Amino acid sequence: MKHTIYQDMQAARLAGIKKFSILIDPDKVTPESLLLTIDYAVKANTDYIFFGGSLLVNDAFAECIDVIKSYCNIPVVIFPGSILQIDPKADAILYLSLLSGRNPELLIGQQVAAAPALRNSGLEIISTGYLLIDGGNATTVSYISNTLPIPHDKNDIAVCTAWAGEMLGFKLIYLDTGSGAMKTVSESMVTQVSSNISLPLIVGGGINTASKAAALCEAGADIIVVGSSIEKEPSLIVSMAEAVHAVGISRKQL
Ligand code: 1GP
Repeated sequence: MKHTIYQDMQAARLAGIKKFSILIDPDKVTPESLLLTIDYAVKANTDYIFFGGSLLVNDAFAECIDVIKSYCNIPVVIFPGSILQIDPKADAILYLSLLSGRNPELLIGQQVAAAPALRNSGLEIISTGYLLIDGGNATTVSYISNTLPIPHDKNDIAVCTAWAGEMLGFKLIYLDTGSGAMKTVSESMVTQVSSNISLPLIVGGGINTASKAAALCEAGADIIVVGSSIEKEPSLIVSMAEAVHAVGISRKQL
């Protein structure tokens, strides 16, 4: 089994280096916007391309991965909304369990159904404890997952859930208010979760400015994921990546 991408994430956390990932949802891109996004992602030294969505309305999943892989070398990490979202042409997959919810299908059911295809896929499998945090509005992920998010100000619940994830053997913790959320995860929640676990911490949902991305890194996020705002304005990729990478550099100089 491959571990390259995860090793890179772990090493970065240990070294205080911050990583920037864009999220590409195959339902939300056109051929033109996909190429423009890839172009900005390359210029910005984007670390990862997370790829997937809560729904698959169009039949563009495999084709988008082909396009991304033929235009750049940025690792493609599937961020799956369902077991239909597996493609061996990607580099890795976040093997997600929705730890904040109490829906058995998303805690273990889908994972069992996906296991045989994943075993044979050749993908790097990165088990990820996924925590959905209330971001002020109902997002597709909260509706589709049929779960209650962790309340925005309940840092203690987030910490205990992340601890459980770490002790159960997950390799990453992902704090997410969901795509297009009104609010990001709070900086105080990020700080508390990050300082209480030793796993790389991904933070996403509602991040729409470079300063918010940087502030979440300062708070303890290791990897920032941005989708909706760069769908609207792909050039934001450059300023956001720069802001995220600068946090790691300034910390090293301290
Ligand atoms: C959602 O974390 C991702 O799962 C990204 O969220 O689309 O709001 O940037 P946005």
